[in-house]
Amino acid sequence: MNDACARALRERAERVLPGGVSSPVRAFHAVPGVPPAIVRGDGAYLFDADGNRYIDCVLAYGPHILGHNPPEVASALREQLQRGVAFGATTEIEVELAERIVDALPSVEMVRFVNSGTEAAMSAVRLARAVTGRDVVVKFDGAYHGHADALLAGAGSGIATLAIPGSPGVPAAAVAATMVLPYNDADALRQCFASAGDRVAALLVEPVAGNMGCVPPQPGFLETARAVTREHGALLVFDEVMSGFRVAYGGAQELYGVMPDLTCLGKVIGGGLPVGAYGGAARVMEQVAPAGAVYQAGTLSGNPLAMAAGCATLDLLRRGDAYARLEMVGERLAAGMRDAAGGAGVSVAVNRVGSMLTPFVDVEAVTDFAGAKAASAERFAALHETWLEGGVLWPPSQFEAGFLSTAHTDSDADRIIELFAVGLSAKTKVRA
Ligand code: KE4
Repeated sequence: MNDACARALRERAERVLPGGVSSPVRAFHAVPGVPPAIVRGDGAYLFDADGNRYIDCVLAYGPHILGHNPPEVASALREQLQRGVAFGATTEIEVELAERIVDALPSVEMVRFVNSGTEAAMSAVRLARAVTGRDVVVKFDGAYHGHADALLAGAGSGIATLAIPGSPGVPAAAVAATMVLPYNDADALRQCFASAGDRVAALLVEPVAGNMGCVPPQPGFLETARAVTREHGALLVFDEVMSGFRVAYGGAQELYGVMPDLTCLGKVIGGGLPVGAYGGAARVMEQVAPAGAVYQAGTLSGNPLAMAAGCATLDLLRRGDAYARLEMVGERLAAGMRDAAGGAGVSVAVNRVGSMLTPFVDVEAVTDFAGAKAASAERFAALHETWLEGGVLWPPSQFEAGFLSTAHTDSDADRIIELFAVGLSAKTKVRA
């Protein structure tokens, strides 16, 4: 496939952007080939400067649940653009989006907008620490809650251990109060809270893990998280930046019937524009400045363009049969992958919740980060390359979830499956 423009753009970008990207995963370091030079998105498809079309399963890492550039979202943006893009003041459209979120999520009575999921998670942690007067934050190995120091914490050895810095530049002190547990391990969770529960400010969890690839919660896991946090007076924080409005209109908390104390949101609620949010019961959220003393701020928080795109997106999700469509096309794709793996005699664990899914090759099942890491990285790389050359853009990492949108058709799913079957027996051809 022609990638001359992609190569030229990468070379030019690498001179002025670290790694040639504005976010690491986009650099294709875990897969062969060159990141396409995308110029346009339309529905389920992306088009690059080399004249290639891709069925897009990245969807900007989650926001585009309706596909690229849905007409109603584009017109909402054009209307807002006429009025202006930022005022440093509360606008009606900002209140409109907050009202929609409050109506959608039973556990949320008030919400604060920020500009990213990172800001949402770091602010939720600060609020939980203020409300409880405690410092310890518990998270799960393989979960990602943005790049705030305290949350860039890798798992120390063993279970329920203090974390180790997940990046150079993160001082040990920054993660000294962060504990990391194995995801889906209810016993480890109970052990941790039995020994340290009264020191825990917040238990942060992706109710559907999406940053180790898609890993659904095991039965009882979220219920255990709810029980141990309630028992020990810690706040349960659902990081629904990815799962919010993705796995159900009311998010994973609606899907699994477990209500957190705080919820982090992002991606879908901005329709592709920069956004994040955190919310919860009024008695907790009213601790946030200026209503309360917990400081958090943002120049462009509640940006009217993002709010307009978010409202238009949520209205389309709420009114139509979006989630039925997403479930059908998601199940078609997952079932097709399983059939192809069976036909090829290859073990593949296909994890799916609604329209987020991940195939893990050469393993039977994946329920945590260790399981995800046991899958074959080489086979994933070969699969990604086959997809790319065949016109499917899948996230360039085993540890990212693939996404579908309401714009993806059955024939798109069938094309992804057809290439999946070929990719299972492929070897990587090029190293970029
Ligand atoms: P942002 O700061 O990237 O807006 O959100 C951070 C974040 C928080 N919580 C969850 C559950 C998330 O998935 C994310 C961001 N997700 C990644 C994809 N795995 C964003 C893609 C990227 O980093 O480029």
